[in-house]
Amino acid sequence: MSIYDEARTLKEKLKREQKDPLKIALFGQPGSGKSSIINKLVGYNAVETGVTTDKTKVAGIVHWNELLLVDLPGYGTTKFPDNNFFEKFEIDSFNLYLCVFSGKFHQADTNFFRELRSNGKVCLFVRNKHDEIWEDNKEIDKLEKEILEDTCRQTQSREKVYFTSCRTKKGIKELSEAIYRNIDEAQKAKWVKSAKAYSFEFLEMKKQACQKYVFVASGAAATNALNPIPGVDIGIDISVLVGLFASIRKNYGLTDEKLKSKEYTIPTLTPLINNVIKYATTEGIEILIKRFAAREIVKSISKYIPFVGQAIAASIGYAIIRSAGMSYLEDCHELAKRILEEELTN
Ligand SMILES: Nc1nc2c(ncn2[C@@H]2O[C@H](COP(=O)(O)OP(=O)(O)O)[C@@H](O)[C@H]2O)c(=O)[nH]1
Ligand SMILES: [Mg+2]
Repeated sequence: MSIYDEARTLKEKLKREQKDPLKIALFGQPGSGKSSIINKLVGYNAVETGVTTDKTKVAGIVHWNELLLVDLPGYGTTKFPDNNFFEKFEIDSFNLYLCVFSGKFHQADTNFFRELRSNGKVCLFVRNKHDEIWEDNKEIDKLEKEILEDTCRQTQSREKVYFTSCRTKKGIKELSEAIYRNIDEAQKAKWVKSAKAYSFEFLEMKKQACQKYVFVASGAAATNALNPIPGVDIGIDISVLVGLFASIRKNYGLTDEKLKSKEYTIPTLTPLINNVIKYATTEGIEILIKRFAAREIVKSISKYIPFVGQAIAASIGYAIIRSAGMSYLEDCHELAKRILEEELTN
């Protein structure tokens, strides 16, 4: 396979992956906190909360990075589950289900869970609004145990219950880790890239996953002479790099909105924020490429590699692009780490 064919294959692979997201469905009584949990998992206010979707009968759908989260509508109403519910939502196409409850466990939840179970689906139980669990003269451990026992009795199955609070963020990190554990190997990278990091370990996993993407995209971008960079003797498909940098930024949740708010709360982050914004543009990418090209060309000359022939030029191009991509990834990672540090101490 020529380097051009290889680049084309890589480009198609990237497109396919982005089109085929990890799909998670949340079901449970209206008001139990499905929309709020979705927002916590993606790390920004993607869906409106406090509105019962059963009125509109339209699913709240969040498409974020390589993730599709659905707040199933009409749940717990007389119309639910209607006969063609499973077909309408292509129930088989979801990778994971979360049953979210906050008050008493509901018969409708049990029915839906059984249906899922008989279809061989994996479902996690999430008891949200942990901050509201309280009873006079009863320890929280005991109350949690009662909820767990009640869930197992209703579902007639030995289940684990994840306790969360969207108010205090209790259990959100653990829920995110549980989602990771309960999806296929092929889907894990999608979760790691897309979900908000609540720990430094998760952030580190995000970096590993993004790094793979840098390598693949660098190969796809190193296709000679599509956009010759002035002063650099290599050709680069800049559009691939613009896409790559935008994805890295988004994977780390570093949206304009987020960066603006951080600029005010942590002024020392401003130089890092400026880098993340500046280098994501075509002009910024050109600056980075030129910087790494200078180093790479010096290195290859000192190794007596003749700078001739397309294959060699393309492989040098690949090294240059990869270094530029990695440097952008480092900037995003460092910024995300500093922001997480601040979030964890507050
Ligand atoms: N106290 C408390 N309130 C919550 C929590 N999660 C969500 N809520 C509130 O419960 C209401 C319903 O939440 P929402 O996410 O819209 O529920 P949905 O109908 O299941 O999507 C909203 O007013 C939320 O602010 C929580 O963990 N603790
Ligand atoms: Mg909702």
